[in-house]
Amino acid sequence: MSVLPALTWAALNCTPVSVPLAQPVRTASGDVTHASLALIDLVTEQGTIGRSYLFAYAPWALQPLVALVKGLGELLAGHPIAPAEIERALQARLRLLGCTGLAAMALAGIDMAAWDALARAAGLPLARLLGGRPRAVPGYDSQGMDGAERGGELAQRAVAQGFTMMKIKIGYPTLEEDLAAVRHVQSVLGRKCALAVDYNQSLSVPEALRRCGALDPLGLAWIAEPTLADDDEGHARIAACMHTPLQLGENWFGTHAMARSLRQQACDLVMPDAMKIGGVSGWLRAASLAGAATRPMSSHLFPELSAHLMAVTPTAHWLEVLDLAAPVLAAPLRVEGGCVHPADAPGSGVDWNDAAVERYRVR
Ligand code: SMN
Ligand code: MG
Repeated sequence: MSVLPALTWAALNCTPVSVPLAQPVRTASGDVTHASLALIDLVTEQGTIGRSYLFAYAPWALQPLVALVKGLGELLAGHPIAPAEIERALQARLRLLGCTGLAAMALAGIDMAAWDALARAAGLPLARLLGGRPRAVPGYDSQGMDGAERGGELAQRAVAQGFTMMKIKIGYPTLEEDLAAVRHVQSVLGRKCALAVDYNQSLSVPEALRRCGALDPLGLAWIAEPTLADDDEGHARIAACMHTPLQLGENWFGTHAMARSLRQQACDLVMPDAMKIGGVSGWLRAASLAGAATRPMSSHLFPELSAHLMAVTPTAHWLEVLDLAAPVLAAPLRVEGGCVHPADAPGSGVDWNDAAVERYRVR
């Protein structure tokens, strides 16, 4: 008796929603005030519906992303729900356009939904379908560029919630402001909770060398993306000048970009984004690369799906707790004692709160 019934692609729906964030995510490269999400429902002829969502980063990118998801989906009517085959077919269709940017994100969303459909049809949590076991994953409280005082308040809350790691964004106009925010937040966190920082690509290489050099003695868990994400040579120079681990990955489009960064020794730690790296299929390849390079691998956004993926990541490190989709999900992410617990139900933990979807739908 087959555990995994054969599924066939019937239709795909993609719904744009714009969810106002309780507090904007301020970064040195711009603020995110709304979660511009593309919600994907992959309907199979057998009745199973695979679900996933994509984050468009900006409201003006949402409709183009939805159009790409729908356009790629129209190519797959009647196809078997076999993620490897779907990925191969879509990458071939994207050869001339280029499988990067919004097109790569659209492909990833279809991949995520296809894997979700398989897991649901098999009656298994995604982590089990992939050969792992759903388990608690250490999560870190991911915050923005909120200034020293507000950062301290958020640090107090993170400790009270049981987190043992927190991240703040920096890249203020002056190094002194960066240092003030880091030192104050560390003073509140104390020895119970580590601190990482994220520059969101905001510094030139010379300025990054200066600022990371000043931060290096503070014992940070990592410094993420000090300069432009695709400047592997620049990041390699910065990494070589400090003991603090350099973290990269959220902007790798596919595992070729990850492999290039690793070849250049551009980072000590890796944190692929489940969407940009290529969905579940892309994540699995990235996890193998990270294992072969003995790089600890953390997640970026997409906490519901990442909780399953980290269960099958050999060098699993930290799961980022920054849940942009929570208002439109039927079940909130389960975070207890600073750990994230994947949903033990069939699939990847993504079901919609239909009333909220209607409320936040972009017309
Ligand atoms: C980030 C970027 C954009 C939106 C939210 C968060 C950030 C991260 O770079 O690392 O989470
Ligand atoms: Mg980041």
